Amino acid sequence: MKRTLALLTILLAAFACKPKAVEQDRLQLMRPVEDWTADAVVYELNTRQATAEGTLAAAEKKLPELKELGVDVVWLMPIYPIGVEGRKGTLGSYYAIKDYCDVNPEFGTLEDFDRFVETAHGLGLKVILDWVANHTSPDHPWVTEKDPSWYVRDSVTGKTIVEYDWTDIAKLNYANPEMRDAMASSMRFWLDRGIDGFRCDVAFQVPQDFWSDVFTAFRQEYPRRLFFLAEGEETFLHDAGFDCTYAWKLHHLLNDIAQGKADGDSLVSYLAWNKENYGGAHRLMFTSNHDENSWNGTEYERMGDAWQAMSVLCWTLPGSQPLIYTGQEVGLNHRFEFFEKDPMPDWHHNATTDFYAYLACLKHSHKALRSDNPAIEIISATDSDFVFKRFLDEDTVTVSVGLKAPWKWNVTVPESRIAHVEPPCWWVGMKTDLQLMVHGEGISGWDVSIEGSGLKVTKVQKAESPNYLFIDISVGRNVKPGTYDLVFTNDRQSFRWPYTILAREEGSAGRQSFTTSDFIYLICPDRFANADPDNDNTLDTKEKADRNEPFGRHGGDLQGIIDHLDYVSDLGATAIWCTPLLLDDQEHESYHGYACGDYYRIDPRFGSNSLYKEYVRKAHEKGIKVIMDIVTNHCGTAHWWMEDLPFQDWIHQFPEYTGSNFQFSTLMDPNGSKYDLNLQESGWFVPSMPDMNLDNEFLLKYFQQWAIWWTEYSGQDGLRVDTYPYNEKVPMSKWCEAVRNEYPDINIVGECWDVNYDQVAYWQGDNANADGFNSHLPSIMDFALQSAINAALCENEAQWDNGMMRVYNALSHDATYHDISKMMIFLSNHDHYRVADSWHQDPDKMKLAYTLLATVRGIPQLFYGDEMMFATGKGYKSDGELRMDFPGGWQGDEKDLFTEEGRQGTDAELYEYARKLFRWRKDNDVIHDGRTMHFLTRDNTYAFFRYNDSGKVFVYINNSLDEKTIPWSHYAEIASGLGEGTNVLTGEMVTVTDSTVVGPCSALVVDYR
Ligand SMILES: [Ca+2]
Ligand SMILES: [Ca+2]
Ligand SMILES: [Ca+2]
Repeated sequence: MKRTLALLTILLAAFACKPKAVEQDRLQLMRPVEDWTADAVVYELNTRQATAEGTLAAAEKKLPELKELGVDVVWLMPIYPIGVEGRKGTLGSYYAIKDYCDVNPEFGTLEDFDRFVETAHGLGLKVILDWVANHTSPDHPWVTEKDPSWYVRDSVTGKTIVEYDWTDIAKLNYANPEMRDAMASSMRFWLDRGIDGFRCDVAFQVPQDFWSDVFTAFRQEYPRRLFFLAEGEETFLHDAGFDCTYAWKLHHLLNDIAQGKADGDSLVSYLAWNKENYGGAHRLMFTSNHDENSWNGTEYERMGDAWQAMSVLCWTLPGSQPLIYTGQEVGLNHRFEFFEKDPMPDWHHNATTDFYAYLACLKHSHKALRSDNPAIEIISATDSDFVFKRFLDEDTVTVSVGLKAPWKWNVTVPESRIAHVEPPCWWVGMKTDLQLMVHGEGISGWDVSIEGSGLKVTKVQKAESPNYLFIDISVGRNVKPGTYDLVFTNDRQSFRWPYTILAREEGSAGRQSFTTSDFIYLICPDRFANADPDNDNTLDTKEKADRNEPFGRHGGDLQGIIDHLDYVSDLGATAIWCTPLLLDDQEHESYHGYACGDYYRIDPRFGSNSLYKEYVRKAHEKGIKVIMDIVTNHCGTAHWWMEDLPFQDWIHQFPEYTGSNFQFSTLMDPNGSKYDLNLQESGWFVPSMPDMNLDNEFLLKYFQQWAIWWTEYSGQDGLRVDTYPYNEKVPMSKWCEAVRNEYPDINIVGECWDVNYDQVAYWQGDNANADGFNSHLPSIMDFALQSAINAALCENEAQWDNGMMRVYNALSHDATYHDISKMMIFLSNHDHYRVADSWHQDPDKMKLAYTLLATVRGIPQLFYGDEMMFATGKGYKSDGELRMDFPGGWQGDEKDLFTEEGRQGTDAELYEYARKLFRWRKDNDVIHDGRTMHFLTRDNTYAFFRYNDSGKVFVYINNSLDEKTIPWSHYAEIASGLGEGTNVLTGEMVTVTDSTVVGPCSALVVDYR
């Protein structure tokens, strides 16, 4: 409970200053200073405990997450073989070293180490090694093999000596020059392997001249910037050449403040003392480290609810070189065992991660916070608060920290004169031109340029509102990825806004997308699984969670989906389409996400932009593609730009509320009127969703870049476009063209909710339309087939054109479509009745439906829960209710349908049936690419073959309540010569003949490959 309160305080404070996750993501990408040590964030990696495996290879996999967190320097705690003699515990202390030039076998090999460093460097991370020069283990070979004078020895017994309670060490003797040389060569051993410096254990116990000798030599021998961090606060360490010393005194003072034993005056005295003794030297500031954690308690134990306020001080006071110790990044409140394996739980990005990421961003993006900048102006120091300004050149950061409960903090930065820069970063080598939309009070009164070779502002355009600028920037092919300043100037002053240009991922443009070989699982993220109850409510979003309210927010989130990727994959699905994950900040019914409040921000109740990226990465690891739901037709009334539109025609405005007429025929009707067409495309979908005007060229460009940005940023695989025909069709076709110009193989599926074959076909790209219109939209949802299947399965009695004749009829129109392989087929989605409700919760009908979905042409999509007959039991359609919570997704749920043990009876039977079919479909090219031949009956059955050169699949659906005998001989033109095949549903070998009987309401699928 205590922790939850603390986290709420963080959010409160964070949102008071520079709130948004997207801002954090943007800031995270920046590195404005040249000497990498000046704004570097240090992470102390405890290899043994950081992962379950406790190896360098496992830790290497964590590096991208550390990078994302904002870490710059990875300090590896000692990785060398540990002595056996006098060993503490089972595994021993890292600091009792038996061999300086090898890797502890517990952690892996030298090759693993080299790979770790290579990966770190590839990510732009630096690696420093923990160096223990003061002592070795008592069984280090030097003890016996070298001259006794290599060690400090007891004058009486001649034995090596220990210090403190370190009974597992032998102290080295720095009076011996040969030992010094051996020590220096051991350090070179690692510098030769490419490391970036050392953190030196008890550095103050080793003579100053040793350090100054080796550092002077190393800095000459290794021209790269090396970083030396001393464990010690003695000022001589800086004279000896250390870049950074421990700010122990500050650490103890912060503990005292947190415990009510010190106040603002003591901070003022400390700062004066620090300035006098250290000037502009780097000082390692921390709320925890390995010693504090294991021996004195976690920051939560020592500082309680003050931990984040004290952290803010550690990251913003003069000299600060901030440190994060293993586990702090996720708020782990646990003292690690020091001599035993005691791994932290798997890394879960959470609110504490966001907090540290925010601090890292702040550090990186403000030169006023550089570690070598001593400048500070104290504005107020009392017993209850401490306010100060950090400044360097034109940069200023104002920090206010409460020194008493409720431990508030606030950071103000000058860039707040800009509220939005979108897209928030860009890449070298994109085909799409970059046009920034900059939003900030009075921004149109400023001139803009950009610094950096190969970058140029080519055009600056004003909007109708004085608070916007549209800035065209050309990004040359040779631009070096990095952060460059946009410089805004007017008559009197100027300010800068850092903008990051990244390198593209290899193969990004050629990414493959979803195809007929995929099976798409559709998820409503608010209703799937709630892995992080801490984000159910956030202080910067309006609607609060209420699981009892069908149209309210229930708390499901991205982490919940990540945690259940195995479930999705087990079912045979290879792609996920989530209904929108971007911020929807409406006061009511925001759970569905279709009323966007910020196009560049994942809703914080779902996670963050970085978590979305992680979701894509983890899905890919499981062979699952990710499809993003895109809404260009409308935003939400709570979108930030609604208070200050760039142009009056940014949205469609009418004197009074005007809804769409929902008539797609107006878009292709040769007899249609402009009046009706205008209402279709410009009328609002509902009053809470302003209709966007894609005829505005800036808006169209905005949406083109936006879809491309998310694809490039996250690595996602495809797009689904909501309410497609409500967008102005020509601008929307240009939108498709732009996205596919950047990613030629990307698939985009449009929601064209119409059951008329010709009207569905009209929307598919390259279709031969009478009016010459080409949508450039590759995929369309097959609402015509969906409607036929839904109606057919409600009908048990055979009549002339009902029952399965509907499905036959639907598929007989395939000639209408330009490309049937790109039709997305489905039984239902989040806007449709639960099919189980339509089919009277009859499991046999569900099975027939799965059989069709898995075998007819196109790209199948299933709505979550339909694999187990989720039903509302209501006779009416209620969106909030049909998008029900997945049982097992919430802590304390009675049933857990995610697990095999939790699925019983019909749930288990249907799940297994669907899984069998979709797994069989997974690598079945006859189903993916084969042609179809079907046979007419009017007895409520449907028979068809899928076939290609390599095989045939026969499908027979009996939707009647009677047994049916298959008229096999009618199929001779395709079936002759077919002998035994595999009954896909039972696995048995079967031979179908004119006497084969299929039971009431059941299906037969035979694979002849
Ligand atoms: Ca949640
Ligand atoms: Ca519209
Ligand atoms: Ca328009």
